[in-house]
Amino acid sequence: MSRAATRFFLTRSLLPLPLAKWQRRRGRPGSSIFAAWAFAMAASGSGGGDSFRLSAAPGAGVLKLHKGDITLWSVNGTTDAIVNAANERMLGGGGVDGAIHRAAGPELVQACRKVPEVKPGVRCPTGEARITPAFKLPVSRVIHTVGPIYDMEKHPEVLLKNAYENSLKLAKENGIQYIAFPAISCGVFHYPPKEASEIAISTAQQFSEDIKEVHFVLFLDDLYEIWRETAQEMLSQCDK
Ligand code: AR6
Repeated sequence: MSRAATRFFLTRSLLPLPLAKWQRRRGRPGSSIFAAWAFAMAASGSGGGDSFRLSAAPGAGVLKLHKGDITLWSVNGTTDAIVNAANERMLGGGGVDGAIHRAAGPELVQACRKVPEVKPGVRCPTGEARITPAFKLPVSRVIHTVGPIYDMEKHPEVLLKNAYENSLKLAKENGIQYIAFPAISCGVFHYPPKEASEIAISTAQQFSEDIKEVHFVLFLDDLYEIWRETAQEMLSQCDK
């Protein structure tokens, strides 16, 4: 099992409350008790997921799929980042954006306020990405991107691809080796998940030589199954 697979990964519903509080206050992952427990959970299947090579080239990066809450994901707290499905103002919102801001603490919105506006009320135009520290989250950085509202755009597929591509470029420029995405635009922005999964995975493939592991953390079971089906269709030949 890879190092990343031994890391903590659970939905909150599987996590007893006192341990969740302890885990959230502990700062960075790394205690031996924590590592042992995380390993046991991952090995038992509770924290597992599906894993695929992103290309057939030797040393190519890996794609990993998980069910759960992205705010609990981490690899090492130094070269890892989670991606936020934000809005153009970058000052928080609902869905995964709200969860990330709650878990990171109020310093995150303060850091977001410092990101310069490119026009009034817009810090991150749709399809672009910005990076901040992660504060109380167990990863080193948060990459904020804005996916398209599916019904509002003429070419939502271009903007969704840009959101993934610009997040991965920013990760690469900042020495991030492990990155986790939610299903950008698949919540209140109503992007059809099958099409979104094809864009997400094909864009991750472009970075197979730049990023060690690209993770997708899917909150909903049906999205997890869609991402798994797409990964099997697009990547199973890479393992041969
Ligand atoms: N971990 C992983 N995935 C999650 C989590 C979580 N904790 N919580 C929700 N999801 P959405 P969008 C999933 O609506 O469609 C915000 O208000 C969720 O089930 O969060 O890009 C922003 O401020 C869904 O599959 O993002 C924007 O205004 C996926 O994350 C707007 O929503 C994305 O759902 C962005 O809309």
